[in-house]
Amino acid sequence: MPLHIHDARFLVSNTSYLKCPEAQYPEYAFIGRSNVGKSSLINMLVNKQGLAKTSAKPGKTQLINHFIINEKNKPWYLVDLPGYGYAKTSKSSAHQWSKFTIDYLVRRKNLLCVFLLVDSRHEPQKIDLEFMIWMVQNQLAFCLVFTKTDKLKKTQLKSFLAAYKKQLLELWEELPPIFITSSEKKIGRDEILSFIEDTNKIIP
Ligand SMILES: Nc1nc2c(ncn2[C@@H]2O[C@H](COP(=O)(O)OP(=O)(O)OP(=O)(O)O)[C@@H](O)[C@H]2O)c(=O)[nH]1
Ligand SMILES: [Mg+2]
Repeated sequence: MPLHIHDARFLVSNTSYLKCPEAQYPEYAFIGRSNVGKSSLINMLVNKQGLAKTSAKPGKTQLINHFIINEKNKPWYLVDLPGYGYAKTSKSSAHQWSKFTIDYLVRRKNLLCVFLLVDSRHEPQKIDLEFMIWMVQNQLAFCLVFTKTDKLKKTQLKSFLAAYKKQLLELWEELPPIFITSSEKKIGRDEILSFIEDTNKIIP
């Protein structure tokens, strides 16, 4: 049985991990390129359209946004982060990750897992691979989430995924947990919520 969401509420936005809510509950952050579907995925998971602000134009989420889930009974946090890779003028990728997001990821004590979202229609992007390497170096646990799978045919999706995994296995011996999702079609919800439920048990 996947985790049941009783309630979900926006708490606070800011640009410093120091100002984030008290680090007392399990926390999960959503990151990836601008427009990949982070905010939409959060809304799909908590079944509340409009909770996290979405937009067809990239660059919508600009701050660290905290949401509290199941406030009255075993609460946990979801965090919507600004996207990276959207700077028309910038050619190099590494410095596009905002300093405050990096600080947050490295210093936030209760962050149990980062969900890194990638668009299922694209082959592995340099900036995403660099970000994965950076997370491994910084000992951040992460999952890989393929988004917008409703835009692909099943056979296409299968071959795209196989190619993506193959490339990851050239870098590492094992793959991170992988989730196949569509916020549009509500695919992948139970799988991610079950993963969160299992991971929540780490913090008593
Ligand atoms: N077809 C389809 N469209 C999606 C899906 N998820 C998100 N979108 C669309 O993709 C666009 C971007 O979605 P957001 O959720 O705002 O993306 P984001 O990653 O939060 O973007 P930033 O905050 O700008 O970094 C919106 O137009 C969404 O409607 C999906 O599963 N399927
Ligand atoms: Mg967003």
